[in-house]
Amino acid sequence: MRIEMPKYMERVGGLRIFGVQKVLELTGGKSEGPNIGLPGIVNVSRGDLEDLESKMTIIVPVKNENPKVLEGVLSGIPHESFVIIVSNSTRNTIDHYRVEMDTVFHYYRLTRRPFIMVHQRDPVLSDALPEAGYPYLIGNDGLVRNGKGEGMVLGLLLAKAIGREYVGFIDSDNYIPGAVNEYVDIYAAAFSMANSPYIMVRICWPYKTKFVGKRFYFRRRGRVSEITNKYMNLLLARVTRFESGVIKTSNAGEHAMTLKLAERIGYAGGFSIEPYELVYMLEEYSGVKKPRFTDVVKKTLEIYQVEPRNPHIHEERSEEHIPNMLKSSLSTIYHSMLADDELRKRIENELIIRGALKPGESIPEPRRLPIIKNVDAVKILKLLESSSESFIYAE
Ligand SMILES: Nc1nc2c(ncn2[C@@H]2O[C@H](COP(=O)(O)OP(=O)(O)O)[C@@H](O)[C@H]2O)c(=O)[nH]1
Ligand SMILES: [Mg+2]
Repeated sequence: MRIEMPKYMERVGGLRIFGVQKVLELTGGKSEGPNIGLPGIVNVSRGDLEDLESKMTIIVPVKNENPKVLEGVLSGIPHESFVIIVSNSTRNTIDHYRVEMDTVFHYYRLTRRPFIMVHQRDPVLSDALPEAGYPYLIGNDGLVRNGKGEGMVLGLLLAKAIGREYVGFIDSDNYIPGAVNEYVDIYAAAFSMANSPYIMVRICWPYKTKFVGKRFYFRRRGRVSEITNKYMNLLLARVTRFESGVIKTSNAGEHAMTLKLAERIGYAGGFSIEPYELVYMLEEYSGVKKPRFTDVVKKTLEIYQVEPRNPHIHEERSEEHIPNMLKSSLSTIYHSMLADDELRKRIENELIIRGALKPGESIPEPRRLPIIKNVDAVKILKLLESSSESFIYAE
């Protein structure tokens, strides 16, 4: 994969936030030849990408997606990567989770690729999580809470138990397997160019692709992302005192980290998780306070943002999904210790204008989920293996 080196970088305390980089060629060819050493460009060989991908776990959150689309997503994930599917699909008269299990298991018979699959609301987790030292995902009904963030953190705990060096996320509603494949290559390419054990790479969709009339229409990013990025950059400016537009991936569902970093940041429930990761890193590692893990600041935490070539075509949600998502996203910035009254007021107004908040109504806090560093993740895996009905571990 041939890819631009970042042209721009914001250095904030222990963070290096790189400006968006573009993929130049999906397959960059052999490194030898006239192109070698072009300034500002790197070519990561197929072999290097594959090496990194064999050290990667890919977590796929699922909720009532079309099983054919899910199978397409799996087909795009490189064979060597270990897949963890965390599903919150409904199990009523029609047991959607059972359909997913059949689909994935049938696919496994044909491809023999290692995977884990679990239902987010599995009752075994009600005991397993507190016993392992992480009760925070459990809700009032005694089961793991509904929510994308909760599913992703559960996936991270299992990835920690598996112990591979890198961990990434891929949404299960992506219609283009080639895009999925490119995202994982991008994760690997960014890891190969980084200089720290603490790395995050976030996919920056250049467009949201829609079908309008008889044609595709490429709209510059999603509505929620544009707005969240604006306020995330203003939050960053509260630290640096210089406004910038460097952050372009506040809502990136597709992102990856070293496991070492994944263990050292906090998360949030529902759709707050992706922007909250950034908020957490700004609060913890930008130098405004003494971080809990000083090694991260010493070695620096690198955040890459990469623009892929494939269009992003995913499931269209209902219209009310948008204001809810916006509220979950902006609440992470609104309730940040870095936000001041002026920023809070602007966020409130934005939410009111967008119909996501009534005047006078308060903005709920994101459901914060603590770091997973000291959790006995292997215990969770063992308890699931021994007594769960929804759990599959195929090696
Ligand atoms: N495990 C799990 N996955 C979820 C949940 N809610 C949504 N997802 C999945 O998360 C991904 C992103 O959700 P989506 O509604 O498409 O949000 P958007 O793409 O950010 O607008 C999809 O793959 C969903 O199937 C949940 O409660 N639990
Ligand atoms: Mg989606």
